[in-house]
Amino acid sequence: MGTLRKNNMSIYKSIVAAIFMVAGSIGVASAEEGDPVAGKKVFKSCAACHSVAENAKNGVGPVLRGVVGRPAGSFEGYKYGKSLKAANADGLVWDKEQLFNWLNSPKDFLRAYLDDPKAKSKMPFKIKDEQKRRDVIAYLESLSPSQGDKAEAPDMTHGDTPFDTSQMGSGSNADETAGLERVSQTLVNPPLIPQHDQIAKGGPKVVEIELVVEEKKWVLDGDGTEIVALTFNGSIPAPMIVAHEGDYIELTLKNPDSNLMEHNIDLHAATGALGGAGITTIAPGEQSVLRFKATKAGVFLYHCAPEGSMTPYHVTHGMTGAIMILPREGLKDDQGNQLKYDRAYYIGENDFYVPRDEEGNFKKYDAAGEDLADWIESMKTLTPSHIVFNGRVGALTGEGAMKANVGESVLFLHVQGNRDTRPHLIGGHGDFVWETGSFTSPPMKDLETWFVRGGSAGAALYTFRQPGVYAYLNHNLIEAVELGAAAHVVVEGEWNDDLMKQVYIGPIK
Ligand code: HEC
Ligand SMILES: [Cu+2]
Repeated sequence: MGTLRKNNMSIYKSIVAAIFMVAGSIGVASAEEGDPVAGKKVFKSCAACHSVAENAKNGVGPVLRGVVGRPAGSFEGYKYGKSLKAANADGLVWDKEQLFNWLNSPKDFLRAYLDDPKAKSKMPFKIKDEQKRRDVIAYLESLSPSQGDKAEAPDMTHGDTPFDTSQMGSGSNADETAGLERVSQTLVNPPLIPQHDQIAKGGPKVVEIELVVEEKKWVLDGDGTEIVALTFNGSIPAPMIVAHEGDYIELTLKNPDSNLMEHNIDLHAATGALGGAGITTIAPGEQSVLRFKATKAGVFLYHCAPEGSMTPYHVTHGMTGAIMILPREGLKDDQGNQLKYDRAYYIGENDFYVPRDEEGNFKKYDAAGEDLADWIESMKTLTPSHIVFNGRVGALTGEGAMKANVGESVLFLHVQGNRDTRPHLIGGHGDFVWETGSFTSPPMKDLETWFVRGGSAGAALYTFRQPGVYAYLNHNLIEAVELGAAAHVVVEGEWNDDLMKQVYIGPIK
């Protein structure tokens, strides 16, 4: 098969050569040579994942200094994907032409080279423009090879941590969940949460969940500011999952072939393997199934956590959600009395860092990952362009407003994957607040504003006593009013004069 492959490659090469000869005769032959100076600029879009510094260390992708003329998949210490390793074993050495084709589409390049329609690349990036490809290759060629630096440890952020699955009992035949009832949970769009029992019925169950990653265009505000969002199940925030302490969650994560990037899931409710991120990373076209036991009661963040800069990148593109693990006997106050809710609403707060052009206008991109270099620069300013509830400015106002009636108890679940926030219900309170999200700690009582730490979720229970339109917002009022972190709750019922009355309004008497 190896020789067949090489024959294919040489036929391919002669076709490419023929095309260039034709192109040459119409006068664009000079375009075949890249310009290293222009290529240095192009490399900015690679730099989010690759380094070319002297003694560079691997990032999301391998060090590229000296890549021209180097065997493919060979830079020391980098964990290459299976297909690139196969190409290495087959003797692939990067020359300019192969890099040219690789950059057009790493996946298609590997499929053609390995003659394997299932081959995959971990590199979620491509350049369509031929001149840019030639330029960046010329730039890479102009750099002398790197020695690497084995002394330097990799960043210890989520996905960079080498996760050793050899310690896992995945080979064991014992099924911890044998004999348990299995239920499949139907996920719903936020701000609603799945149907569930507040007090568990029967023994622990296996709760089956399916999340499908969707990379899609997403409008953030009324001005049409658009990003290519990364989502679980197409919503921002990702759907709420609900189970009880002691249940097992069996989560199927799918990354359809139409996506461009790798994804995974880190659930703060789970124990081990980076919250699941260590054993769920999947390329487009793959799925992974994670099962974990819900041992802690509370409401928790879950999010995508690929590698290095990709973690904040995915999180700030919408990949955050929440999972509520209720105590089996339901919620209790600080005295141990039962607490119940008539409704629950789920507010996901997200900060976005949409890059701007020279004129200060928001830039638009066509495909997932295309904004990577710009976005990383923009997010490093720690200055969000948008801070919104449920994915866009105004998602939970007007038609989207939350509803309740006087006398009803409403549980507000609030998640923020990245930044601190301070929910406040204008004209109401938090009667019972599990600020840190933990249901095993007693709730605080009668709060005006509560604090939800970035990287967590919190819960607040309030019984409405007056009708009206309430604003539920992040009480950094600049973030609420100027950037979007505000919602409405429309409450119907009888006004209570005893609680509040307009005694007089008019000219000064
Ligand atoms: C979003 C991250 C990302 C971006 C952006 C990116 N790459 Fe990559 N690149 C990777 C990953 C991950 C791999 C490893 C692929 C594998 O193992 O399948 C890789 C591998 C490569 C390889 C193979 C290296 C080797 O040692 O075999 C080359 C060449 C390469 N990238 C060039 C580029 C260039 C040039 C750019 C910019 C035009 C770029 N990449 C942009 C993530 C990225
Ligand atoms: Cu992701």
